[in-house]
Amino acid sequence: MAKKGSSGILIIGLAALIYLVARKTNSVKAINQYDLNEDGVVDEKDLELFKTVYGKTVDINNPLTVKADFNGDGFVNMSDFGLFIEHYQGRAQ
Ligand SMILES: [Ca+2]
Ligand SMILES: [Ca+2]
Repeated sequence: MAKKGSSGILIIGLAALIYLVARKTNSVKAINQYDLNEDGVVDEKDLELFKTVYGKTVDINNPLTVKADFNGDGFVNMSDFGLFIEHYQGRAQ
């Protein structure tokens, strides 16, 4: 009886671990969207790029405006900046 109980806990623990790993994988994917210069980190270089297109309308001839429109509403504005800051990693990474 006691053994049955502990194996149940083990399965829950394993499920939690798989969930955490899956979550981590998802967040890595999400970060890539904000990595404007695609160097693997969302930092001040991406912020500099973001600033060059801030306030602009998305233009297919200017791929950076397409990338920086994170919420896809056709404009690079404060809403996109808010999303960018949420994913900003800075120099720590
Ligand atoms: Ca970057
Ligand atoms: Ca936008």
